[in-house]
Amino acid sequence: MNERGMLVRTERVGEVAVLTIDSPPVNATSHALRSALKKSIDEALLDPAVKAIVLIGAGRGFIAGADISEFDRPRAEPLIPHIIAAIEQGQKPVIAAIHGHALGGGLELSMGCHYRVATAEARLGQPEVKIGLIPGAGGTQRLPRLVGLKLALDMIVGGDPISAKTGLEHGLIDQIIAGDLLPGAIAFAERVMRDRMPLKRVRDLPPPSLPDPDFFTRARGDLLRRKSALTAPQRCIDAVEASLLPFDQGLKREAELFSGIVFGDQSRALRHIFFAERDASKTAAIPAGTPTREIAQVAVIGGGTMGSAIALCCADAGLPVTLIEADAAALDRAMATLRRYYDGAAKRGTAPAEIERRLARITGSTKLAEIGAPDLVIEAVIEDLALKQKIFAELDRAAKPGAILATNTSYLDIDALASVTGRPESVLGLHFFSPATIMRVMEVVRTKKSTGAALATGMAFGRKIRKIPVLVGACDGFVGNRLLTQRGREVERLLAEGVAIPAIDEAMVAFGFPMGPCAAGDLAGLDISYRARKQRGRNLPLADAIVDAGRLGQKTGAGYYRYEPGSRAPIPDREAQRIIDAARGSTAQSAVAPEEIVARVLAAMINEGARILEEGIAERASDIDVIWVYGYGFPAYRGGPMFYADQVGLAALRDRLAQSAERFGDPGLKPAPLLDRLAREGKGFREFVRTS
Ligand code: T1G
Repeated sequence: MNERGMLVRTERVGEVAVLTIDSPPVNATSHALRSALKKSIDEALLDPAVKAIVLIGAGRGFIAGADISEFDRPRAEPLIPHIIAAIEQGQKPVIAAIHGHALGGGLELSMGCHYRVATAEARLGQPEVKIGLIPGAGGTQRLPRLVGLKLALDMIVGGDPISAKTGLEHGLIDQIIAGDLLPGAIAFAERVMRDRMPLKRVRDLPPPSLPDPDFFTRARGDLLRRKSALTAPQRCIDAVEASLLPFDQGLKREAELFSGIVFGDQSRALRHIFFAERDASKTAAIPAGTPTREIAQVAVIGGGTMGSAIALCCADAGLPVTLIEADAAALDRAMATLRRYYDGAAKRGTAPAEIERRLARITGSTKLAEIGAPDLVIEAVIEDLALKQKIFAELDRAAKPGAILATNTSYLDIDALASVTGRPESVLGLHFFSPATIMRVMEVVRTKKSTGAALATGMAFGRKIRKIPVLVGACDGFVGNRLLTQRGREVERLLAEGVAIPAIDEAMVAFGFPMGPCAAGDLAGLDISYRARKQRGRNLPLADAIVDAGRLGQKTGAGYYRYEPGSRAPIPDREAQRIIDAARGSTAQSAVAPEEIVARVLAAMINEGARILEEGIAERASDIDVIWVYGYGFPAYRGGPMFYADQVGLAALRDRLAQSAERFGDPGLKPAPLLDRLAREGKGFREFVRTS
């Protein structure tokens, strides 16, 4: 938007009208922008001095699509199809000049133009499926006509963008402009006029040819095999299949399919997560403009599962990292882990030269004194407070003034670590989720003394290594693991009632988790949560019994399930059930409906989420959603535990919890005051705003 608040600027260059779309941050087509664009195009089409029109975006890119925040409201005209209709009914060539991203409605608008030119770095995509939608402005009809069914289906069902080069090769782009885009686009428009090139309307192209009669059956089969519970990918296939019809029939079919899912729960949930992910980095605890310290070099203490993975995240993000282990043997094991990871990356197609570059960024050492001058040190040794305090005291001496000291602990008292240093203001938690090279979220834990600058630096570091950093307060288990603890307690109650292990996991998988809580425990290693419980003097008699029997999960070939050597596939195991029955003193089995299992487990977690909000450990409910979706596999199409709670309704949840608290005599299940208050006010967690 320029100084005059105009979303679209029109300038004339000779006989070409240049319409610059300027609606930061990403030129999303809000109603205001659509109205301004339609008006500018209508005026240019009517202006006798104008012989051709160039559409170009200001800022980061062309257009990032429709304004996602408007989908919860009734759609206001003009819509993108109205703008396209004006272009298609016009008698002047309209050229889309694309740089950065042309996504969703942005790409669709460009396909409504007669020609598309782009810079080499432009990215072109239909990512609607990622927010539970399908392209709704003709993309499912025009894209197949331009690039063919195979690429169109891949782009629309997968949602990932293609390069300008691929676009050119497949006829989506007419020319790649070397150098400045605008003069190149104007020159292209002048060539169209000079050479009387046709007004190529994509809608006039013949329907795409079917690669083979089973093309769509196979595509649907692939989706079924992925057991995806997602609706949008299926609807995408339906819509693209309609491109075999005459254009307007296909367009009508697309509109029906779009209206059928735009107000659906899955898309609402995925749109919630889209914004929650971005809101997470805006926190009142760090005033805007707080300076961050530059992180150019990192050191990681401890090369175990987490430490080595954190070092890999740094190296993959271009950061030099020193990995320090206690002794040479441990260091060798850590370096072997790194090499195995990059062998896998090579198999997945990462170029050998790139792997060499990344490996070269990692230095191993066994001497803390050789830590060098990292700007950030991340301690990731075993969960032993005394050991961590000893390391923090040494780090405080070895690290340069101003360096930030962070810990990857998942529950220990970080203030106790800060207290043994002379720089408590520069101590914080950076809690990664396992496997750290894959899990996208990171809890940035503020201590009593962490400064805004230290926290801002922790958040910036998280974004630099391509994580979603979420700021949380220090407490036992922070945010994610506090809900995990409540999940474990409810699983324990279900097992105690005689509900079978697989029944619990199957119910949670049917709800959308990639694996159930028991199998997830086996994957992570049951000894880790066991030790954490014991350090806090907590017992879960049935879970403890499994561990006491030496069943630590996949790493010992048995936990809640048994595992064939070399396999990660959980096999139900009567021996595990026998141990549990012995510990609970009964063999009576009881069947609880899968929905009831899910409802009980989630209610306990959500209640803890409410306490976390009350205590200010999380700033907003959507932060909890982001942590559980990207840290624990909570299905994104359910929006996360707190969003889901609002869908279920807080009054129903409160009543369920009150009954459970009564039934199990567990005060921990008593509805949290915040949940109770919001339920009484008929509100949801989305309306919860921290006041102090
Ligand atoms: N609508 C509204 N806001 C958007 C937006 C959008 N489409 N895209 C980005 N933003 C905001 C975002 O919330 C953030 O705000 C800021 O822009 C920067 O984004 C009819 C139905 C373009 C690749 O799905 O993938 O078209 O936090 O932090 O990392 O068929 O944003 O600063 O206040 O992500 O550089 C389809 C979504 C819509 C693309 C840039 N389009 N956007 O990434 O920045 S549906 C999409 C992105 C549609 C039609 C259909 C990315 C990006 P704030 P950012 P980034």
